[in-house]
Amino acid sequence: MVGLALMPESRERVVVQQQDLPVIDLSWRKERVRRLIVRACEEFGFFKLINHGVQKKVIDGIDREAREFFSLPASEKQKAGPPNPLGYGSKKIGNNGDTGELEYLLFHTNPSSISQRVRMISEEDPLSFSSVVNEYVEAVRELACELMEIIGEGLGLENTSAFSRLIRDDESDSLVRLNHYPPYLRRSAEEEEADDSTKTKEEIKNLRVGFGEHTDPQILTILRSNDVEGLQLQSPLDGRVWIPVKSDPSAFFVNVGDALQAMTNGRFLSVRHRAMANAKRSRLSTMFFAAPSLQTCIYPLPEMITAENPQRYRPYTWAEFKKIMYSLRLASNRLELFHVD
Ligand code: GA4
Repeated sequence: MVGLALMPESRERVVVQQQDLPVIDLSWRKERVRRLIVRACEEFGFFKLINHGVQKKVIDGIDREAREFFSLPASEKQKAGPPNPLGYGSKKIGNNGDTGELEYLLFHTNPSSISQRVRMISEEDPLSFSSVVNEYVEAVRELACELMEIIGEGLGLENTSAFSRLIRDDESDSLVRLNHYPPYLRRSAEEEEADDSTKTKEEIKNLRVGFGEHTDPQILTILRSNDVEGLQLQSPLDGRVWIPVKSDPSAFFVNVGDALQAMTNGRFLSVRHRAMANAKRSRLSTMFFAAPSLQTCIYPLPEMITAENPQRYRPYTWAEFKKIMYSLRLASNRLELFHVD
């Protein structure tokens, strides 16, 4: 059950209790894993994954590099920006006026693209950063493929390897993103001087939203963060309710993207989510966005179309979807444009 309360000042409904979000242990029996992952993707479009098999040293490596990168002086970091859409970005999200209280690095996952970007930042030790990111991407891509196989089996698809091949493809358009949300109070040395109590409630509320609400356009997203909370999911039962996700640096958090909602003909939910910054501590998160190649056609799989659930989305190529997504705001409901009536 979702715990709700009415906030007296704003009359806004907020969550006061942590909802029991699905947790999947990859070491459970396969049958159970399949059944529970499918259920989680249907009900929440989200689950937490434990015993995922990705080595701690791979995770520690990217954590260390992310911390080091974000602690560089702004002038150094900016060498890898502005984001077009890849590269280093600060506050600006996309091209249509969205902003957030974060800085980030966004890379295409093919190794040459990562090392090319990294060389822009530092000529000195480009290999350490790029090999660590590549190692992480390899491990998490493998995990994403495993999840796709499990989902394919759980949905009773005939050709589950074709399903995971969408991501394994050399031409896959998958991305990796490193986000840093600085603490929203006492953000910088100058602001340290200022008294935070002079900020209005509204100002503080705006500072809290690190990355505004949106759905992910790709197939699956695999997220990991440090121990600072921030991720919130929009409740599938009540759009006014945001469910906070408890942080767990040893776990991965998986969410369904728009393309998987389209492929399952709406059976899976591409969950709306947002990330909040913390008042006092830096939040660091890493996301792998599993995408197909640009020319891949996304369409509701025949097994997902029934008399009760007729075809909901028209086929589209990933390139077509991307073009539209970059022309819209972050919070837009992009998949709605592909609905068949
Ligand atoms: C949301 C999910 C991923 O972070 C992302 C984002 C992308 C960007 O930051 O460049 C987008 C956003 C995301 C969807 C709409 C467009 C594109 C910002 C934006 C306003 C990397 C992605 O693939 O789509």
